[in-house]
Amino acid sequence: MSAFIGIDTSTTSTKAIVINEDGEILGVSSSEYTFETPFPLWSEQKPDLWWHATKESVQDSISKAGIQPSQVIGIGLTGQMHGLVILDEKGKVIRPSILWNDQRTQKQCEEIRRVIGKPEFIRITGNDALTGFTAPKILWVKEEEPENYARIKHVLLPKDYLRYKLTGEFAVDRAGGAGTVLFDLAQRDWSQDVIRALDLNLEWFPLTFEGTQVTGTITKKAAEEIGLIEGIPVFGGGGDQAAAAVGTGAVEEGIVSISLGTSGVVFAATNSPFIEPEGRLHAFCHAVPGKWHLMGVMLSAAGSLRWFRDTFKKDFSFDELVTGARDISPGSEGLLFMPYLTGERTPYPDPLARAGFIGITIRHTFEHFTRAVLEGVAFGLRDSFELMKNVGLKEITQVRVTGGGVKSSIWRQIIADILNVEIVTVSSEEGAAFGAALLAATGAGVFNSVEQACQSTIKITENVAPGPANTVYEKIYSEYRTLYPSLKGTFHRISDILT
Ligand code: XUL
Repeated sequence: MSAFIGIDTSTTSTKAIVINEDGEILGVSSSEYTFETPFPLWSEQKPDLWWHATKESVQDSISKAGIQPSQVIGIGLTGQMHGLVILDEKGKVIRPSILWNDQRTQKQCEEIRRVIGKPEFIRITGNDALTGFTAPKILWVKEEEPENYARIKHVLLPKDYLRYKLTGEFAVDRAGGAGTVLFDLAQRDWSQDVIRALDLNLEWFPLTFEGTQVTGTITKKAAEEIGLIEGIPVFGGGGDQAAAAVGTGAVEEGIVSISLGTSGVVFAATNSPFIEPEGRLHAFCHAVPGKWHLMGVMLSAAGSLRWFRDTFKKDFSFDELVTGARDISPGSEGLLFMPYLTGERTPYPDPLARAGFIGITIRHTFEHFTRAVLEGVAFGLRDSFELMKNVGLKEITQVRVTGGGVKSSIWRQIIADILNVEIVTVSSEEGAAFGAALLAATGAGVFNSVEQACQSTIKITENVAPGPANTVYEKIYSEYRTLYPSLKGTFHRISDILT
């Protein structure tokens, strides 16, 4: 029996998952770490942590799987996107990685828009310049740490630093590459125009690969350190969102995945590069060769429910909390919740957006508030759907939901009713690491394509059809959409008053 390993270098841990040729999970292990916030808005991590955690989790996952290292014939990589890793001419890390959730680069984002022009930048890269992305981070190093900038010889992403440690090769998968916003999205490769316009050095950027291509093989040194065999191929893999979409089977146009974790991600696979002209949706390459995807990111999805529970009913389980909302009628008798507890990304890229309950009357009970939170988050997800339809994604045939939030059947029904589409749950729960392992297995020839790998290994476990509540939700959604535009000025002015 042959086995494949998927490795996910996330912000809080590195997870390794071992699967067999049928896609069955044999062993999973993760090793945790933290990130540093030395100054407000900063978020950094030392790349060494990832390598150390990879060694631990790979060894442990192999021993849990009960296999011999010689049975592992391919590795797929995934991980947090957008983080900047810079190396000098000897391949040494120059400074800690600046992560995806770092917010220090507002000035550099404005510079990029000014130098290239926002519409042109979006036309080429598919995206607006946002603080989370990689390109503005490089400009920040140039302006604030010129001595570090002068030493740069290689620019990598977190997962690709691990690739370098495993194989000695400098390479990036195209899903991750597009997240640097230095890519020509349609060409699926570095944009020489953007890199030149920003006065960066083209030579720093590694070769790019599709998710199923071999990017290098495990070196003797890495094999000894990690407990694997020298020469095992390491496949492209993908950024965590694209790999997670492979892990849930969102690999064909018309299939959308929603991940309802702290944040809420709406991910649509596309056969061509769709672009939202204002850059309100992210548009990146998919980890599926020759495909792309659109993505909407809500910052507080299940995070809103957690905040609500922790703040008002700490001793309640999520089940108890949500069950109370079952008997409240759709629309919560006019109580609406705006879910912008931590600002927002899609559809309003505004760190100063704020949450709110609107329409409270004396009749409203705690249970109404709970239901309003569930509905408000679903309306937020619907916003991403609407943007996707506006840019030309004609038909959404199926929505695959994953993440802690969808364990609640009431919330699943509310989402189906508000999106007015059938939603399904799937058998795979290991997300991005599983997707990376499937990409490796496909690259090794076990499956003919990523689509076939998903069809063979991921099963639908439950379907929820939209119900009659959709009629009232359609009307309330039209009102929900007016809330942020009406209140935006207030949020900004209050922030000015208090800072
Ligand atoms: C994607 C994104 C996050 C990070 C961290 O655009 O910012 O998903 O990849 O996981």
